[in-house]
Amino acid sequence: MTRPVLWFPRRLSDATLERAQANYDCIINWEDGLSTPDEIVAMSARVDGIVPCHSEVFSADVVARLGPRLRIIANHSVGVDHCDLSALAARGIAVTNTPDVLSDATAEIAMLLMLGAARRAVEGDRLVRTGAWQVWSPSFMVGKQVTGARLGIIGMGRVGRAFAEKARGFGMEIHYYNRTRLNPEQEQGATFHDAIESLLAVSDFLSLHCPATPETTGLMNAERFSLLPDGAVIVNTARGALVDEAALLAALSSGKLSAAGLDCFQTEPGGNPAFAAHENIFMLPHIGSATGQTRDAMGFRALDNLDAFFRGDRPGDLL
Ligand code: 8YV
Repeated sequence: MTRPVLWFPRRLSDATLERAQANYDCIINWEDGLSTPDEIVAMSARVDGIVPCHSEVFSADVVARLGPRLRIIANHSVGVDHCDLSALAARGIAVTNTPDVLSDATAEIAMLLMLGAARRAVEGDRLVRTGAWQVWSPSFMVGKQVTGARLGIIGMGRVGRAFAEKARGFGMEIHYYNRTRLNPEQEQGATFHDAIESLLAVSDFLSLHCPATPETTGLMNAERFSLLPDGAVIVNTARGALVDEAALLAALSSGKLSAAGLDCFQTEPGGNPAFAAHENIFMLPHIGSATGQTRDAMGFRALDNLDAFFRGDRPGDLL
């Protein structure tokens, strides 16, 4: 029996690629560079499945030009905002993602960003590293404490709940906004808000965990920043599109926000060069799920979905 042919446009973990090659004919981009839309289209004519990351964009234009052989896009990501789902559905191409397995790793990065932003990690590191640390006083580098503070979470899905669980360990009071209220077992005592505006009013710390969709693009704009308590800290490990970056800079410059912790940016890779001058922005280059264990789990989850699909079963993470 001929084996399905898969294209890996990025170099996934060794364990993932080893398992993939045992069961499929694989075309692997060992160099790991980005593919242009034309390259994605050209490759789609040669394969039955593609295993992309969020870095490969399947816009309506790309989808319209995909080859007839392609049957499934098995994403190595939980977010699927890089895929035009309705265009893919219209073409009859199956799409899967990798939920659950990256929730803890992403929540850990959210915690790192929250603490680093609150306790001025960028500034402190720079002072020690450059030899500019000349004084110490009780009023030196005073930050914001998370213990006992109110944490607002927008999007109480798997990652939001994993972050809430970790934040509870820090003694934070959890509030959340979600499209639907969670059941008490999932809520774990968190306070539900049926409007983002009421959540913002009580969010000493605010963390974004919702997907990027046309509805959530620019969710955090100037008006919404103004509703936060003075000196609030915002954390974004979800998608850059959720934040109006000019409004964020204005809120940081005015002191409305005391700090931000960002793993996601409107422009990736690269980020926003205007952020560099602000030491109260603690930044990481979209590495929320970048642990060895999680990368393997994401790759295996994508392969589980492919195995089910090519067996003729419904993949567990079919969208
Ligand atoms: C991944 C992510 O690293 O899964 C997602 O949606 O944003 C990241 O954690 C990336 O998408 C890998 O493809």
